[in-house]
Amino acid sequence: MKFVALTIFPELLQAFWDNGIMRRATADGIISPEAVNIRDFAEGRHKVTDDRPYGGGCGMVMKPEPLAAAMKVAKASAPEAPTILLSPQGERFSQTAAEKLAGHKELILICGRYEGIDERFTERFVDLEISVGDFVLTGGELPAMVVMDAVTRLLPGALGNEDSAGQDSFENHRLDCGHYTRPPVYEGEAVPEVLLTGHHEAIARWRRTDALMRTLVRRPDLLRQKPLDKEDTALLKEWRREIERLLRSQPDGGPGPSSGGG
Ligand code: 4HQ
Repeated sequence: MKFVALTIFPELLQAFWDNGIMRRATADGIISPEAVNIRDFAEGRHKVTDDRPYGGGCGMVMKPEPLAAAMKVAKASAPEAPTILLSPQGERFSQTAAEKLAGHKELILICGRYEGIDERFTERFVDLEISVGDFVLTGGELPAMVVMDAVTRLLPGALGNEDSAGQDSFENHRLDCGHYTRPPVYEGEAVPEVLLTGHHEAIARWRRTDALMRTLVRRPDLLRQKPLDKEDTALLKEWRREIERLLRSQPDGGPGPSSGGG
């Protein structure tokens, strides 16, 4: 996967590419990252990339010409790439979006600064606008890193054998289960017993239950996105039986269905 990022802060992206999984994926030829410095394409002695907004108001707007010249270089380097602008006006980024982008062989990411970029550049050169969330950042570099990170870990060979991408949170519309490592007792809190038994089937069942219950409590919206499979339905019915048993054992028999148990 070739990543070409247009930015006025190439060092920000380089620091990201120079570390961890991104560094290894680059060394292994799985990704090929490249920054194009928009300032290199700005005119004049001061290499100005921004200007005041027409219509007045505060803040500055990125000029279209340096961006267009930088884009020409980016397109020469990645001719088949969709061009992606990181912006709060974009479509919300998700695991599904990451999976789609991972199917391309090249991506061009445009990182704006200031109040944003001239709309005429966007109309002419941008295929897709992506937002990483409903909050305002000072630039598109962090969102571009978010996108590249989520995409890279989906590429074959990018993760070590120990953490395969398929098992993680969201890939199955679930939050992840809890994770534990040594020591077995930390500040008086023990690791869930089953994880120490070496009983792989029981461990898998515990993890699946933990993931399901965490999702039910914290993000019930995720469970509604996709029908439950047989195993999860069975787990939830087991929990329902257990909850009903607990309620029935209360001194007053517990609130009945008609007395507003919600
Ligand atoms: N930006 N998701 C770049 C964002 C943002 C987001 C604000 C993008 C500033 C110039 N980008 N402009 N949220 O907050 O993608």
